[in-house]
Amino acid sequence: MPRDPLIALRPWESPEVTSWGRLPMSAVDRRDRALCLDGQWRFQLLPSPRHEPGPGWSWAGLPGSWALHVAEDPPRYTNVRMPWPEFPPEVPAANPTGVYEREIDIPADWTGRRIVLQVGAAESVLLVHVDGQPVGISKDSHLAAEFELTGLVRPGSPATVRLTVVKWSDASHIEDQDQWWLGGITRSVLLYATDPLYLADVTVRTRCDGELRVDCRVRSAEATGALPGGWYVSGELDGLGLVQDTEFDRVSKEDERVSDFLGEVRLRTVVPEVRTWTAETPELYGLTVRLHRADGTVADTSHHRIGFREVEIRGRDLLVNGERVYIRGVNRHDFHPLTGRTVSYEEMRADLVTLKRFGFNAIRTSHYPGDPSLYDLADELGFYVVDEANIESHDHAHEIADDPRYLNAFVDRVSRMALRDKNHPSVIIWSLGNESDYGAHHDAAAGWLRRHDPTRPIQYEGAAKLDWAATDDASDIACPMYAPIEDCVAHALSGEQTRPLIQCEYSHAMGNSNGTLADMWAAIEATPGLQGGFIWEFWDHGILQRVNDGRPAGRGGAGLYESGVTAPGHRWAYGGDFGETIHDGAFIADGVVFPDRTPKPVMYEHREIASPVRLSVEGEGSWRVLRVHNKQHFRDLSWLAAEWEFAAADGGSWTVPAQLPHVPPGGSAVVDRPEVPGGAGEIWLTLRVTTAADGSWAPRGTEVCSPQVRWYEADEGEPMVGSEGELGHVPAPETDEDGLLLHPLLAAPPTLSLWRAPTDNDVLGGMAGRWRELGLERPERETVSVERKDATVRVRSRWLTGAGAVEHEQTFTALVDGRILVEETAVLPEELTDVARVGTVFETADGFDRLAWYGQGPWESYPDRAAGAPVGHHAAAVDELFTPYLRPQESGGRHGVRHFTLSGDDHVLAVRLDRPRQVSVTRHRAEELAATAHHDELEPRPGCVVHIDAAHRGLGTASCGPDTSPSYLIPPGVHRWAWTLRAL
Ligand code: IPT
Repeated sequence: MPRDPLIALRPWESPEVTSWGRLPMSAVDRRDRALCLDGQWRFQLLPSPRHEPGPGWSWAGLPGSWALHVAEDPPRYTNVRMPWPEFPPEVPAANPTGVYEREIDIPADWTGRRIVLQVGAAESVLLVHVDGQPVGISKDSHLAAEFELTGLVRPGSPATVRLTVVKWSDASHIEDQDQWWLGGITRSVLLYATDPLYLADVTVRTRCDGELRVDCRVRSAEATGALPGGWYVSGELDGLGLVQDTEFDRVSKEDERVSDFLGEVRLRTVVPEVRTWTAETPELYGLTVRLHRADGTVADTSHHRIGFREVEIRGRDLLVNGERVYIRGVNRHDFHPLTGRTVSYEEMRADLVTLKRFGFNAIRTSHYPGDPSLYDLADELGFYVVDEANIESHDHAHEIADDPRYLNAFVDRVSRMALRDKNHPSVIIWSLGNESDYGAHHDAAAGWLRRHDPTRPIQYEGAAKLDWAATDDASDIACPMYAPIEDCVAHALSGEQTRPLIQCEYSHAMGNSNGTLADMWAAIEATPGLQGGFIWEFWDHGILQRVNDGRPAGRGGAGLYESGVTAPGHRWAYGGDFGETIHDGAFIADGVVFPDRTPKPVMYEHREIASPVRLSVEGEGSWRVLRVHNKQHFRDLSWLAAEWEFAAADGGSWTVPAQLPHVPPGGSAVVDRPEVPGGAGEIWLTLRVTTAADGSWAPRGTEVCSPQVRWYEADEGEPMVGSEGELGHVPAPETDEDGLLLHPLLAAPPTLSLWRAPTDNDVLGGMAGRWRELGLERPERETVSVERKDATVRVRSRWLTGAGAVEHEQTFTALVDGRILVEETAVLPEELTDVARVGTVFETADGFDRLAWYGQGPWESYPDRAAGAPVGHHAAAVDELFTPYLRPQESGGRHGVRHFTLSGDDHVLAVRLDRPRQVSVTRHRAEELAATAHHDELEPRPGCVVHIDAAHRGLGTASCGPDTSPSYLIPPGVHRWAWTLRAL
């Protein structure tokens, strides 16, 4: 039996042991007065906690995850299943254990003070020794653990601190979140000292009428624990003094709640004309609480940035400051492609700034509490936070939810989170965790919360999922995941709704995804009872990996990526890339941003859907007027500036200044419309809205949204050939004997395409498998006939699929102006009910590298993800059109394209379409994308692969959740399209 009592206890297989020697959690934050022990520590990785450290130390930087720098224990990714078979609370015998050690100098002037060590976060069991003495144990990989070192260390002398981190434990079974398994100490290690008389906790309560209540808990570290006489507490809020609540003192005395050991004081004030806190108006006040000794000197101080706001559920509405707000949320994990779960303040700030700029107003801290700074930033920048406890027992959910050995762990994790974060105005909801079934432990944790913090609602998906309308479970909110929007609407209309319905996860952002997001929001905004949800998720958790040796690049990888793309010799690793045999592949790459935080196209879609300003046209003909709507809950439009932009199909685009009207929150006003020239076909009017002044999350001039209306319609389906004269006597275009067009600038002739490189949704939703079975990837083509007549060649072909033949007809006509008119028809058999696309694909000769188009853009858009890409004249390098989703798949499409020009040094290819169509121009054939697992395996072609689709299937979100809606599926039957090609 090992001599060390911390090891002898085997705490890694004892769920009852959540901590030993750990100090109670509190909201008093001493980070600003602490010594930071981050940096290089001696390190060794043991095969199990029962091994003794040997003489061979290496170095490790803290905070950090060892999987990112130690070859013996690389990152592993599993979603639901555990990476090993042991049943809770057991763990494998092979249990990587990191030992971190260093000397610290205890400042000489700490004599007589209380000395505390804080370890920010350790995965998953932390054992602390100082100078060989056992100090404490802690579990919960995402909350800090504090240990008192007073008496163990001597001010003025060095001490050796050893932090032993055991990777696998009983706690791993309740930390089974969908993310990499890493191991390490992922947040800062700090050392601080306080006076023996100290503020043990401060609890702030605010109201929208300016009422402030501050409860202070005072303790003494003297041996007897008794408080010295005469101490008192004072407080001030931005210069406004708080007063001690003597009524509270009197009642406490009367109820015999006062003893020599418990110092409890309540301070109060009322702030006149208070500026309330909301995510739109994150108004903060500075609160300072001081603990004084009898002589008036200050023994301890606690600073807080607080906000005045109230959360309440009234009926089926979640209200912030009395207003029913929309929750435009995202799920955020701690993630960084170089440092794993260690995320610096600057990186966290950049995450939140990005979210603000793309219209998000809420964060669920999936699936564990974030770093303390995250909440400071959410308070400051303005986010509603669902603060989630670190509990996910996914693989063994049912067994654990009622296993009494785990009861303590559930309550411990939930209560410590609330004790730490209770004073943040941003935190509006507590979450009991994720995917852990529903058992008595949840009720226990909810009971603790309801008593301790009656000011915030509680949510837990697992409790509410069986019956959204129940009123007696642990969740105050029905917070399903990936529920079809029709089900949500039906529930809201059923008359049965008892509580708010806010999806804790929806619109799974894996690969090229988030189809129908705009339709979902249209339904949410149209349906009382629906308030939004949290997109899954913010990051793609791709770890930057060196291809040559398969190692994570680690901190040395800074600068080896840009705009979502890795430098040569590197790639974004996902599950399986570090040699794991049990893993869940690219399911880890399901964020709205790339691993380097480059926004994916869905971010622009979201920005538009969440836009504070909307535009509508009212009336008919020359009586038409424009109306501007303020969709915010608390602000007017004075923080915004705008200009009008016109885009004419054939007339270019131009801008004129705009004046935003004064519109109260939720209101609208008719605006003076700019002079719109008519007559030249289709004209679109866009209101380009930007920030009017520098703000906390955007400099002046940052784009906020671009609501757009069509002012003049095009004649849809207008004939491709205007005057008879264009059909003069010219020789018909050249084809080979199979009727395939021969053209000097085309490397591959235009043929029929029914397939796309499967997206993650196509694969996991089962569509890709069906397409493969039907042979849609490369159906056999049979030429039926080739007929030449005057300027025209008519080619009939038949494409054999597992669901019958697709009849395809192409008519090539030479026009006198040099264009080739291509008219196509495809007839899909009745059995072919769900293809990826029906359209034309061709390849250009080498040397084309720029695309200019009139249609939706500038970013990628698809039929069911096209609300955020305004119609206009756009241009980009061909290489930039492609979106490098981590696993190569269909990407780079542009919706609603009317005409485009591909140009290179020597040539121009100009294409006009009969009506707005889905177009893509990339360097990759669909089958090449489908055959590769990472981008470094792709060889860009020197020419371009061009798709013009008569119809393109929606993207949906079937990798986890609903597929696209039926209106975005491609029906069997007749599809017709036409286009002209001009080569210059
Ligand atoms: C759900 C999880 O809560 C989340 O962590 C993530 O795994 C997400 O799905 C998919 O990426 S659970 C799923 C089984 C519905």
